[in-house]
Amino acid sequence: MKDSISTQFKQRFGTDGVFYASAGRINLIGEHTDYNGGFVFPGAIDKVIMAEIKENGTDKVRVYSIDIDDYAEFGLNEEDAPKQQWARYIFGVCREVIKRGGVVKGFDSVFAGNVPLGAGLSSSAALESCYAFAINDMFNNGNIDKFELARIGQSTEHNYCGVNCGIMDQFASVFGKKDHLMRLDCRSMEFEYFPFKLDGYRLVLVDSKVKHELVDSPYNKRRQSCEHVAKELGVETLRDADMAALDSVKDKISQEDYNRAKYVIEEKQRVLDVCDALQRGDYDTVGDRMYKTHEGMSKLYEVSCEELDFLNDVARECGVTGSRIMGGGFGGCTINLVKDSLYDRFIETAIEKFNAKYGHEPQIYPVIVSDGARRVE
Ligand code: GAF
Repeated sequence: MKDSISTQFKQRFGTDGVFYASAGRINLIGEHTDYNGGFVFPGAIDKVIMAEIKENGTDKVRVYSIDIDDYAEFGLNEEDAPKQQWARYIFGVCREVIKRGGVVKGFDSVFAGNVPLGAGLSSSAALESCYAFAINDMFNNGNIDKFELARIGQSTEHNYCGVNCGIMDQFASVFGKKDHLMRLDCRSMEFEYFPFKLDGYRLVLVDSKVKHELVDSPYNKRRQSCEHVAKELGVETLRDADMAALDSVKDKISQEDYNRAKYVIEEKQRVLDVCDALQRGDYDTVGDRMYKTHEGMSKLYEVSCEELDFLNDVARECGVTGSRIMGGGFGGCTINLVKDSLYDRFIETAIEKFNAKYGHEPQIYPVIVSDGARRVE
């Protein structure tokens, strides 16, 4: 990837720049808890967006995307976002840095990536944090702290891409560390690295290839439901709610909102259970909570789809320890905790059964937990 970026950069801009990369993410458990002030448990993976960048002495940003084979150009004093969605991420990051009083100078850039798009692995957060990290390193002497870099990516989603997301994806991309997951408290932003070495088990993603698009999706509506229930309960977020409180307002809210909030309240606890269980090496409990999350996301939060429910059933039938839909939902991958001894059989079965039912094979990604945003030498 680095070589093809370098070749393109030289061809287009006649010089060499500095390389940066940032990663996609997995999340072992804790979905839709981030914007509810709850806990998440993500890690960065070995699928990255990589960019070569060089200051160009103008007030313009000129970028070429190898994968999309498309070029965009925008001025740093312009308020109007470029028309291409992929370029809006970079434009948004520049604007958000400037809004915070940071420095952005005109630059040329070429980027490419291997984070599958629309698979729930957060390619957009990888792109945002790659450029936020690079701009911080090149123009701000690294003075913008890492939490702010994550918030710059999140604000880009809110203000330029129409997704009212939480902080998990950008946090994971920025703070990711090889062989570690991170338990983040999304209310206080305190976090802890957990060494992640599975003993006798593997994590693997099975991609249904059902494409999800969070822009204009019911994702924002889920968030509104949660905020509505929190307001009814008189609390800031559902982090401060429990089932007794929720039951006390049952008559005042819709069944749908009740279900959404019930899922979030239960999921909050599941993250804590999984972190404890992982430290004890109790993989059965980890797996049990993963299945419960899937059920909650499918029946209460209603962000699954037929293909992902099917993959979850196949995992259960095969005796996989834990399996669930991962990320925002509406398509993408399941994440599966599988015993070494069962791994090959599970993968074969999942491919065969899925293909027989839907006429195409799912994509398989073994998970390797890796570093997040960085300069590449
Ligand atoms: C998407 C969002 F971007 C995250 O903030 C998070 O809410 C996730 O869905 C669900 O856990 O990836």
